[in-house]
Amino acid sequence: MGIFNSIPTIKYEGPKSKNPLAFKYYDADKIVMGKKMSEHLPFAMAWWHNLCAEGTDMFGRGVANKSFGQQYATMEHAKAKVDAGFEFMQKLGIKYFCFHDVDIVPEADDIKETNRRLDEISDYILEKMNQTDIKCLWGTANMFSNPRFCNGAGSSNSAEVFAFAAAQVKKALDLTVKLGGRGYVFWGGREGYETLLNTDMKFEQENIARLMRMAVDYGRSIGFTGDFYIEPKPKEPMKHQYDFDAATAIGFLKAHGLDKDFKMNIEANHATLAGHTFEHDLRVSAINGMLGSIDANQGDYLLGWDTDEFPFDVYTATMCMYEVLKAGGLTGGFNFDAKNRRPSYTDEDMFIGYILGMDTFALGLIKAAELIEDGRIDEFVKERYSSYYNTEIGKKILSGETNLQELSEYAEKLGSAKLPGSGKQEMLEGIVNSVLFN
Ligand code: XLS
Ligand code: CA
Ligand code: CA
Repeated sequence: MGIFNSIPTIKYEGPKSKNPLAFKYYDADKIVMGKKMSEHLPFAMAWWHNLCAEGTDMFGRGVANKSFGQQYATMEHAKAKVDAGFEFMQKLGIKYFCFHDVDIVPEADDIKETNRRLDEISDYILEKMNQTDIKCLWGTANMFSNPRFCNGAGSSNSAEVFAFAAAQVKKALDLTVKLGGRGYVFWGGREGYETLLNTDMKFEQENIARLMRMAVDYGRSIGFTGDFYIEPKPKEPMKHQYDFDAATAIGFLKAHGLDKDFKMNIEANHATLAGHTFEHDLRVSAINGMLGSIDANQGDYLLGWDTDEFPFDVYTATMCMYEVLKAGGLTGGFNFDAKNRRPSYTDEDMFIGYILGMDTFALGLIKAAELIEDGRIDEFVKERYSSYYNTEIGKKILSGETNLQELSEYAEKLGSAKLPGSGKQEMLEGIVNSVLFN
């Protein structure tokens, strides 16, 4: 007896299928640019949204029942969530999961008891992992829900709170290593401020770096060889968060000598909240050699907060996969940090949300590969900068063999410069459309 007895194993039926419980584009074994779709797209289930969140919002209680037949806040319930999660992943062919410490057990008042529960549940998860081919993508510590973190965790004004944050990071690292996780995430949900009037920004940022350094030292000492990730987000829950976007987080890591151990976990909805496109933050990460993992979701253009929707926007997924393919793939994976809309509260909706997300990224992968194989965009970009490669002055600029004096003489000799060549944005956008809708 399973938990989702009315839901079959989800199969690929192709684009013509009208079956809501089938993949239309995600065909795990299909070869795209020399690799199986399932290898391009290591999908992960987010424990928190899928197995914990019931659709609570600021104005109302939960509507989805996630008790899985047990009483909430018990270890029986925690185990039922494991059972539900593994059945869910197996039915969808998802090979990875991501978790926060407090997603997998009810948090106790005393951290010693929480840690004991975490040991018990991770034994149970490990058993399930050994019976299946499901693995852990990344683990993390929830350092934003408990009231003690109201002023932040690493950035808290209280040394006692800092110690509790450190204790949770230590335990979450122990769990991540025990479960063989590929990565460990720091999402700085409350690492920021509400007002500068009470905030020593320099001190807080240095303390966050101290906590991260301790995490790297401890992680490496217990055999964690994966990547640490910062997951940037500009705001929410705090008014301003220090890991504003990829560029800010990368600058922070470099300033504190943490850039060798960390990469980025880029979430689509966080990039758009920072006023960027998803692909912008992916590109910033990639050109710095720090594109690690992706939280695959999308926001809503009409809402200014983190809506964590299942991605259906094929255009954006295509641009994402274009960046990923160009970067040579991810060392991490695609975690659906996404939840059903509150009125979609049935078990079937949980599956349909993942089917939508997986199909959207499969389609994005197919279309991004077509764009690359088409070659016109690459060719245009190459040509656009060609004056640096095929003129004497361009070559000298690149090789550092010239200076302001010489360039100024060069300019004066010419008197006026030719226009730099059309950017052809509309033509390029048309190419994307013709590849998307051919
Ligand atoms: C919240 C974040 C969070 C991280 C993990 O906005 O997306 O869920 O992914 O702590
Ligand atoms: Ca989010
Ligand atoms: Ca996230």
